[in-house]
Amino acid sequence: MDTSSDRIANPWGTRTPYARGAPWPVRTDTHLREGVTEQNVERWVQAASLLHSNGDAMDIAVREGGIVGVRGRAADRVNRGRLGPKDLYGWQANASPDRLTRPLIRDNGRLVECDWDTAMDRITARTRSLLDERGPGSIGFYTTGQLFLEEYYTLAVVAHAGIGTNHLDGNTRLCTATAAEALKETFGSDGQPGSYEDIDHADTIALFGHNMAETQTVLWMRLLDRLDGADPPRLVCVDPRYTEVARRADVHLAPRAGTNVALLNALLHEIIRTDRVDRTYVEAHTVGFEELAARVEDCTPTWAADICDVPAAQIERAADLLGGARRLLSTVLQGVYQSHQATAAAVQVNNLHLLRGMLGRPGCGLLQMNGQPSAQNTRECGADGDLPGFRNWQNDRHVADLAAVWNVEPERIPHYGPPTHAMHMFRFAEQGSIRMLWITGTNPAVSLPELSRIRAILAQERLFVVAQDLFLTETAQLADVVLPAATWGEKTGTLTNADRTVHLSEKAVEPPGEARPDLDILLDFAARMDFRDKDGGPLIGWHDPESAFAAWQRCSAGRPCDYTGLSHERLRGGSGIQWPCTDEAPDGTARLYTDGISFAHPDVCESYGRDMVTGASVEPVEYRSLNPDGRAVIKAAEYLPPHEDTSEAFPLQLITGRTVYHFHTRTKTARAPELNAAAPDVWAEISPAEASAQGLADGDLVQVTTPRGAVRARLRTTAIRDGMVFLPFHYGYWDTPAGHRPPDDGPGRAANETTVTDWDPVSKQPLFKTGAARVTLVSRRAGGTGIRTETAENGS
Ligand SMILES: Nc1nc2c(c(=O)[nH]1)N[C@H]1C(S)=C(S)[C@@H](COP(=O)(O)OP(=O)(O)OC[C@H]3O[C@@H](n4cnc5c(=O)[nH]c(N)nc54)[C@H](O)[C@@H]3O)O[C@H]1N2
Ligand SMILES: Nc1nc2c(c(=O)[nH]1)N[C@H]1C(S)=C(S)[C@@H](COP(=O)(O)OP(=O)(O)OC[C@H]3O[C@@H](n4cnc5c(=O)[nH]c(N)nc54)[C@H](O)[C@@H]3O)O[C@H]1N2
Ligand SMILES: [Mo]
Repeated sequence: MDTSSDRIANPWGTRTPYARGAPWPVRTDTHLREGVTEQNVERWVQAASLLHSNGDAMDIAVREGGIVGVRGRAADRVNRGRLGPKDLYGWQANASPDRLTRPLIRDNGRLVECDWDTAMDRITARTRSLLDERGPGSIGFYTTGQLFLEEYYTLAVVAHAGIGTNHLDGNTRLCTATAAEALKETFGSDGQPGSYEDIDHADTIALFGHNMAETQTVLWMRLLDRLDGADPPRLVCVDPRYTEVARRADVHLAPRAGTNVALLNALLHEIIRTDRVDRTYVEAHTVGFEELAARVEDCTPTWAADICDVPAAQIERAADLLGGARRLLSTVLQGVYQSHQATAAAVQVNNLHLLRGMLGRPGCGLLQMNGQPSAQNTRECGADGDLPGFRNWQNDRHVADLAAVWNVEPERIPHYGPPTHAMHMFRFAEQGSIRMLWITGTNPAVSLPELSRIRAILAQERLFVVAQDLFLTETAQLADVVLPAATWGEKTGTLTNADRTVHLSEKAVEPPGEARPDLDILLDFAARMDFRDKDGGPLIGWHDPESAFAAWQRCSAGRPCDYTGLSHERLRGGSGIQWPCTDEAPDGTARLYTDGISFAHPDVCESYGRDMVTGASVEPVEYRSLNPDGRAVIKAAEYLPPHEDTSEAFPLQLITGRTVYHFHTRTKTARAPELNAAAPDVWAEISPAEASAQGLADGDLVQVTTPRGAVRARLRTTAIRDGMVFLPFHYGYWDTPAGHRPPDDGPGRAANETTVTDWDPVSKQPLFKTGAARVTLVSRRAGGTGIRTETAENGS
């Protein structure tokens, strides 16, 4: 048992070491409101975390109709009772006095409260008139990775078959579009090959651009417990910052931002040169090895050392660990997905596992990680614009099959091209072809790149914006209709984590005021729009979470993400269960690809892949001739320099990211006192050498400027690479004093004031981690030199 008293100071709690191959011990983490004890809790209600993708299972403590705390679920395979700081404290946000409790509509420029009928009528009236005048392409949906499966599936049917638009995406585009794309490129389909249990068995673990210690705290606890136990794994960390992960690593490679492909090509070069390739595996299960071998032939550690600014000997040392591993687990996250050549780099990690035959066995795991709690469901249900059930829009049989599930004509489902990705949807709104944008569970006015542009797009008179949220966020403030949503703890649904574990999260308390579950709102819209199938019956025949889940099961049947063996009832009580879960695999599936590659066959695959440089879709005939038997595709990529490099005016590389205490735009974590106090305001990190070269010191107020905009932040010197600046992206404007608004009120505090409108050509994921900036002094830290120094850039 671990009480949560010091879990701000020590986010990971006490160690429970275990040896390789042994089960991870249970440790139950609990946090209850002051005055509440386990004895006077009235009810415990099963749930799972909605504040990251780890899928930590917990019970919600209820007293007098309110949430009074949480306790980790000891029986669950994912966390064995543990919880991270965000989950221990974050639930307090549910009861915030500033929750939205009634719908709002814009009248004469101002948002005013109204009843649900008025708000929904306004939305349906606008939808109808746009459909009449401009057609379905004038309507877009921008959703999230934070709803439940049942909600995404309903949204996907509404958009694909009800409205008939191809403009549907999630903020998963900013998050794990590259994970999905990398899996499609290599294995023909989305679907995580590995399992968290691979941590228990691995002898070598490599983290590529993944600050697991801060972003998947419970997974990191598992790794820490292995590191402290018998026969610990060796750890490789690739991150330009000296993170907590780097601190524990045997080899830490700190490359220049945007050079992952060069580094990975050198690692692959070394694996091949030292003959650490599993030839039997490669021959039996892959195509494309020769092309890769030729591509990396000249990519020596010395070559990469120059590009990445990492000593060649360290690259050799890392290659030696990866090449010598007998059970290798790799994870990949935003340091790759949001960096230059995102998909190309992520695919090289897949190649590493193929070359070494490290798949489908305990300890041989590949985790192209997710970030958001239900990002996996956004993808599998088709709320990211892909066709539900990992169906292939280029395969007419898949479209016909989906049309049969929905009882509509295939032509009704847009499949003339790939779905419109989020960055294009905002472009279309900017240009005027999209006239209505329905935003659910995401805050683009803080989380998208180049915020001055995003604000201008959302504020346009001609664009009708619906924002469905818990709070009056920066985005909701710009909307025409604001719908108050219920969230975690106030509604029931399922969600699937990064290792395919499906959890049930149940309603514990009533939502505040008139707030409604997202599912109810979508079903209400569908009913008002009177969407019909081809026989005149209702297009959407379900009415609650359980019936929505059952509808999804029918859609998933026979596809890689087969849910037919699951139900809300089965998920109640015990542990989460990994998909596919079917009659043949009633207890779920720990690892994919235990017996060769299963979803890459041309008739089955979700995607025929894309060109690694241009992103152009591969044609079906081409894929059939390249990969007739459906093996894993080894795709080589050439390193290309980043588009925006440093210059005299912008001499530092700019990267952005996270802290352990906050979730994204802080709508929940800033409303939890312990978390907010731990990280109340934005800061900028540079190395001590960089600081002294510029005459800067810890605590100085500095300005980080790029061609897009500027941010003011307190300086922190940390062990980050020289020549680089890091900004956390959590801080927006809803809680700034006197409603400070950039650029009119001067520089902002949201990192995305500075980031660039640019994306990976393959996955279309924005580049939040490769840009150029300068850092200048605004004023000295109080009590520093005692002199307040102002620079030319300081307008005030
Ligand atoms: N506490 C907390 N946890 C979270 C979240 C949160 O907001 N707060 N969000 C959740 C979500 S949605 C996500 S997507 C995940 C994200 O989880 P992570 O990907 O772990 O988080 P980030 O901080 O975005 O980026 C990870 C690391 O990438 C490094 N990096 C930057 N540029 C490069 C590069 O060019 N190459 C390499 N190799 N590394 C680079 C950064 O230094 C940083 O340490 O976290 C999830 N968990
Ligand atoms: N510079 C920079 N920018 C980034 C990143 C970065 O590393 N650097 N990371 C990117 C990544 S990986 C991500 S995932 C995004 C996250 O970006 P966002 O999705 O914009 O961030 P959140 O604050 O999580 O926004 C979720 C919103 O949904 C609301 N919400 C929560 N639960 C519910 C619910 O049940 N129903 C409804 N309707 N609403 C709900 C919350 O109040 C909140 O306003 O940011 C991206 N932007
Ligand atoms: Mo994310």
